Formats: sequence, C-alpha cells, structure tokens
Amino acid sequence: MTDNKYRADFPIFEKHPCVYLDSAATAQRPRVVIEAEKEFYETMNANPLRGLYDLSVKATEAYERSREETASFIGAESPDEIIFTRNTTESLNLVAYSYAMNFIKPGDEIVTTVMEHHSNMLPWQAAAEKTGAKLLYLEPDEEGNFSDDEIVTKINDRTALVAVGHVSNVMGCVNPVKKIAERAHRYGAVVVVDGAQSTPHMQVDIKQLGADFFAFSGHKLMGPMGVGVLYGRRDLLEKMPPFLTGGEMIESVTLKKTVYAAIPHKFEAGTVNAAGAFALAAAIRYLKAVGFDEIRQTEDRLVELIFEGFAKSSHIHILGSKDPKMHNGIVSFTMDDVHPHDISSILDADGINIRAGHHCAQPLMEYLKVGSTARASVYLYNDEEDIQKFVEKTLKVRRWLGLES
Ligand code: C6P
Repeated sequence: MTDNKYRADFPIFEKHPCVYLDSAATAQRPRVVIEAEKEFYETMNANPLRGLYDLSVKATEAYERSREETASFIGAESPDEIIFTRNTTESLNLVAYSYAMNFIKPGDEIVTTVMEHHSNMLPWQAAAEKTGAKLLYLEPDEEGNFSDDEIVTKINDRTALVAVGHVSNVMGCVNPVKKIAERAHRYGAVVVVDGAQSTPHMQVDIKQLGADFFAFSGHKLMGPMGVGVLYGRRDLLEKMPPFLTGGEMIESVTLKKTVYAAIPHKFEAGTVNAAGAFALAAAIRYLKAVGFDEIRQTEDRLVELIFEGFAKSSHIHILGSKDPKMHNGIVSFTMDDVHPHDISSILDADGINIRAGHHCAQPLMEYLKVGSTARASVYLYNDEEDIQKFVEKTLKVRRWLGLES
C-alpha cells in the first residue's frame, strides 16, 4: 500500500500499474483533468469565439475563463497577455518568428545557453540566421551554475534578446533568471524564459523573474497534451505581427487589406483547443490545491533517496549539483560501460519507466562530454516504494549485463 495520498487521484496507476519516473517528459493526469476535458465535450462543445448561439457562447466563456486562471497562475497583469498555443515549442517559435525576426537587426546579439532544450535553441539559431544577428551561448560549470563573469561578459549593449530556460530538463537546476533579466534589461534587451520544467514544480511569478515572454506546456503540469501557453508583455505583443494567419484572428478582411484582431486573439489563428484550455485550468486548480510546498517536499525526499541509493555504486554518476535539493525532481545519470538505452530497457522489463537519450539537449550532452544519459524524474504521485524498486533494479544492471559479479 502506498503512503502517497495523491496517487489515487491518477487513474493510470490503477489501469496500468507502473513505476512512472518520466514526469519531466510528460506528467500523468489526475481524474479532475480527464473529467474536465470530458465535461467540455459533453456540456459545452461548440466552436468558441464564433457562434452567436448559447452553446458557442458557453464554450467561449469557458475558454476565456481558463485564460484568466492561467494569467493569475503565473502573475500576468492581464489575460490579454496569455496566448494559448500547442506547447512550449510553439510558444517559443512564435516569439522567434513574430518578435525576433521582425525587430532584431544585423549586428545585434542573441544570447542563450548551451543548457537549453532544442525548443529554446533552434528558434534562436533560425532567428540569428534570418536577421544577421550573432548568437552567443552562456556556458555553465558542471553543476549547472553560470558565473557572474559569463553573464556580464556575454550580455552587454549589443544584446537584443536573451533566451534562458528556468529549469534544465537534464540537470534539474534552477537558472538565475532574475539576475540574467536584470542584466539584459539594463541594455534594453528582451528576456524570453522557457518555463516548461519550472511551472510544474514551483510557483512562478513572471514579474518577479523579469520575463518579457514566458513559455510552458500544459502536459508537463498535469494538463492535457496539445495546449501550451505563451505569456508576452502587452506592448511587445501589440507591436508584433501575427505568427499564423487565418480564421478568427482578424478585425476585418477585404481583398486588399486585413486588420488583425487585438491581442491575444491576433495570435490564435484557426479553431482553438478550448477543451484543452478548460482542462488546463482544472490542472492549475489541482496543483494549487495540493500546493507547491507539498510537491517540493515529496520531490526533495524522493530525489534524496535516489542519491543515497546511487551512492552505493561507484559506477553511477549523477549529472549536475551534488545537492539533491537542487534537482527539482530530475536525476540524470550515466553508468560506466552501460548505454542509457540499455538501462531503460532493463528497467522497463520490471515496469519502471525512465527516459534515456539526449533529452533534446544534444549541445549540452556534448558540452558535458556524455553521449546520452538515463533520467529519472519524480512528481507528486511517486512514493518511496517507487524509488526503492528503481534504485534496487538500477544497482543490479551491471551485474545483469555480466559486468560485475
Ligand atoms: N522536454 C523532456 O523529456 P514541448 O514538447 O513543446 O511540450 O516541450 C518542449 C520543452 C521545452 N523546454 C524544456 C526545458 C523541456 O524540457 C521541453 C520538453 C521533454 O525533457 C520532452 S523532450
């Protein structure tokens, strides 16, 4: 019997019992989120923002209420500054295509870090290529820390945009976004924050962070797949051209001239994922009811157990900080002479799910001189029994492969 009081809220563990340690890839959904999506389709399904009849108005109201709840969740001043997208990747591409490619000039500098997920790197590579800007990468030490010198040298009066991940999906470290943003703002640069791995685990306040844009995905914080969020500062969003054009993002269209809708609708072309947004709001309410302190306590305790367990082997090497409290639920590791894919496959045979590979962070793998890693990531529904099974089995992998007796 588990001592985790939240686990029963997650139907997957009844229907597909497993040790799920891949929440950094996507979280499991509590019943309230699954039910919310069902409720939308059963009681208010119509194309929102278009119909004048009652059902469509109901769908529109539900969608816009979700926008309000999302705005308040991250401390945005107004729901107008919240754009629903498909995911973090689309949110970041929106900023690159609509902001960077229109307002960054040749000779300007874009600064990101070698630690980024490809979703917060490739859009800036494309923007730099398109605009003639120079792209620079902040380099962390092996625990994931950026020195003041690195920040001060690379962010300067040539900097037009800084894009940084809030929490690394490989090392789990929290980056000094506030410090980076203060430096960037001193030179009038715009700060883009990838919040895919922070929003599920900590209370985010975009104003306090100093983010001008902030992107995250619903599915990592127990919301549905296919709904993501972009926060953008009102004055920036207002001057940006749309990313996609088409239905429902216009004020008027003639054969000669189109006037776009005001924000946020200017950035939401086509039929939106209203059911997804509605269920995302249910996920946000669930997270708030549990509370981030509780989530943090569970994660820290479980990560500490992994550290303790792995300390029994000299062949396992954890990436990033030596302090389990600096990992935000994420433990990436390598094992001498064993490919991470083999670790994952061996654990899978016992229903233990971890991720193995480059985690869409190939430049970071190269920088850290590891081809790939295995990664266990915990969330509020994991318990000590999960960790015990995971650690025990992982400690046996080398023996199982005949590498030790
Ligand atoms: N990382 C992981 O297993 P999307 O796919 O758009 O919802 O999220 C992209 C993304 C962006 N930034 C960070 C820091 C991320 O961790 C992710 C998704 C998953 O690490 C899937 S690769």
